[in-house]
Amino acid sequence: MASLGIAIVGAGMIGAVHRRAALLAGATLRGVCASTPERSREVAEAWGTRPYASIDDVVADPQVQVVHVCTPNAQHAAYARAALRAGKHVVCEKPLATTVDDALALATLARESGLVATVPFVYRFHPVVREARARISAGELGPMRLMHGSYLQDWLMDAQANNWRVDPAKGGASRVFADIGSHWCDLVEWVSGERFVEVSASFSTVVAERSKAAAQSFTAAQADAGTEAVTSEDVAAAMFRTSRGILATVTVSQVSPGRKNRLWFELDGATGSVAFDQEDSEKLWLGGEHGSRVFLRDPNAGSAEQRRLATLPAGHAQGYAQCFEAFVADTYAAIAGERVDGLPTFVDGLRAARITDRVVASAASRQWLAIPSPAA
Ligand code: 4PW
Repeated sequence: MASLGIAIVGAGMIGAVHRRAALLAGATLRGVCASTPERSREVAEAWGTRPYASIDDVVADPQVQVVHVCTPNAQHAAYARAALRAGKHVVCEKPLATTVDDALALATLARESGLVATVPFVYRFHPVVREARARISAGELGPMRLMHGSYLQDWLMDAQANNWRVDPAKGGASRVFADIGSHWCDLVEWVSGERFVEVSASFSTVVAERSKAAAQSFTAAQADAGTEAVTSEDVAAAMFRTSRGILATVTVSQVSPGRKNRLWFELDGATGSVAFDQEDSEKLWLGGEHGSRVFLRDPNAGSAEQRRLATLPAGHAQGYAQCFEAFVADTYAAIAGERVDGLPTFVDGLRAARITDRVVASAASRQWLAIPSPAA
């Protein structure tokens, strides 16, 4: 197949991750569009590609077949929509949109267009996560009884730390839950095959004021810019009930010292359990009443999908980067017409938007709320 032409919109940390994965998957980077035309020129020079002045220029480029949307959350919907309308395949960062209506419109547009439209719920691509899913769907754990876990980070623990995600105008009504709690829900629903149908959630903002300077960029002029009140949540706790009546709990935080990217889940069935830790992602704990053991990622062991994604020999650690690379490679394989298992699409982005919307509403109302589950 000829190399796919791609454009990257948004050139922060995650834009660079997309670029690397796209190049490794054989794509040709046609250009980059950053937050301002000046920044686009700067990044384009560093990346050896052309700068775009705006999203309109990106979608007008006939050499671009895939647009990667890596901007702050509030721009996702408009940019993904523009790309789909121009006939481009789209990889859009999560959250797909900051409202359910926008996410629904995008999922509908993607379906009607026949284009490939994916959302990087990349933790699905850890080989041992695939192993957990295969074992559960083969009935190895027996009926599910309890699901629990957390997703903890610490990069916003200090009042000096700030970011566009903290500002609801740029990040949306939820911060920590939309940003990382959404990953946990996607992963646990996908691995377990369970479906959350109601939620009771609570939010907490533990750093009341943050430095304004850090919310923008570190320049001398902004160094004494003062502080601003924080309204988005630093911490979220949520309890879910699934359609089969199973209870699930998750704790989400960006203020937990020492936890960098610690997504952890344990799924307890009637006869066995599995547990996974994203910071120790070569291992899957298999719990049993009369003995527990650890399954190690291995290209020569376990389920077919585990073997497919275990691209390095055992003992040669794989992690986050390989997940991202596998996600992008599978997106491009889908564009080439291949059937790939477990590719997270705009339908999954819509699902995350629906869950987040109800989590926010439950936290505000202090009530259990139903999570609607219609097909996109
Ligand atoms: O999607 C998530 C992000 O927004 C991530 O996987 C990790 O946490 C890395 O950045 C944030």
